[in-house]
Amino acid sequence: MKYIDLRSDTVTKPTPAMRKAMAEAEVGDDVYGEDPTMNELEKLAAEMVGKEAALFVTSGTQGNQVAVMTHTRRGDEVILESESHIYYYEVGAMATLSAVQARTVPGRLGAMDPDDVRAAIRSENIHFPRTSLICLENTHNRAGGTVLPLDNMKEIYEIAKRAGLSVHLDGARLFNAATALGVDPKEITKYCDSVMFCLSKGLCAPVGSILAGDSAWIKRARKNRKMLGGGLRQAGVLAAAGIVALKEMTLRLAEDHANARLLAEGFARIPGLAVDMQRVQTNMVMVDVAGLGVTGQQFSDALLERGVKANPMRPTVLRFVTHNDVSREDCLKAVEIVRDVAGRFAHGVA
Ligand code: TLP
Repeated sequence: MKYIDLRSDTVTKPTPAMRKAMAEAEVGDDVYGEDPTMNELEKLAAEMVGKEAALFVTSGTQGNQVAVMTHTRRGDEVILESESHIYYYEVGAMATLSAVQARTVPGRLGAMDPDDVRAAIRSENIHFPRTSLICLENTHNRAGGTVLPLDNMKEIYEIAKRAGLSVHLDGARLFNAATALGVDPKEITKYCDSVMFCLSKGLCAPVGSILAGDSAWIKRARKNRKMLGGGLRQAGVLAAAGIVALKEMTLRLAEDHANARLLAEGFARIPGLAVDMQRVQTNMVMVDVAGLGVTGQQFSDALLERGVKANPMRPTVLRFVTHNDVSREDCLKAVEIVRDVAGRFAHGVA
């Protein structure tokens, strides 16, 4: 069976242009700084997000965790949104690797209220940990791929600067945010000291993410990456795909957003399903199947049998993610399959 795979944009395969660039890439030992293709990627990436320097990391998780490690000292406290990826999905790494603790602040559509952030910053007191870092996530995954408004980021960044704190942006899907806002990514990254973004999600590279910041900070991050086993050797084969990702694949994300809207509008018309349309801002759609009296897992299992893959994200909510490897036709077909499966559950015949 040919599946329509809407589990995540992480499932994308490298494009033919990437395969060619990878095969032809000039390489060297990147730990010695001698991989010309990697040097080119890191320079291009830094320029695109308006930072002095950039570092290739093996994954988004590694990039975020190197960032936390480089911004903090043991025993510090980090402020993050309660459902942020760094807190929710990174295997407790910030506690394990950096020995810091999380102070979570609930968000609205992924955005923390600046007043709540201000209130969460610790004052000087012998009992308190030191707050050293605020993490933001744009687009916000568990909120449904929502975009943080620029004025929200700006306000939190200014609060951080006044308090002497750093701001790290988990921009795994930074280019989706920039596309949705219709701005250059630099308009987003000017409100953070460091940013991580993924080459391997909607941008289709097979492996890798970028961490960017100022030069002295990236030098320290490079050493932390080495400590975590992320110093790579002839990594130019991966960087070559990353260059294609940045030059070509950042330009087509509006197509994924249009397909997500198509899915959302289709799902919203199906009895028993609920779609919160204000969350449909980029390439994700969250669908609540509670109205059918089933769990997200049961619905996901039934879809799989019919050739559609989607992940349950909450007990009754499934996430559908559009990307380069699903077409508009695939999305139209997925809506029909979802309609059929929902109808079967509604009539108790699934
Ligand atoms: N997200 C994955 C899963 O881990 C949930 C997905 O399928 O969406 N930040 C954000 C906002 C992310 O969504 C992800 C991946 C990461 C960081 C981590 O990236 P990787 O998977 O490269 O470590």
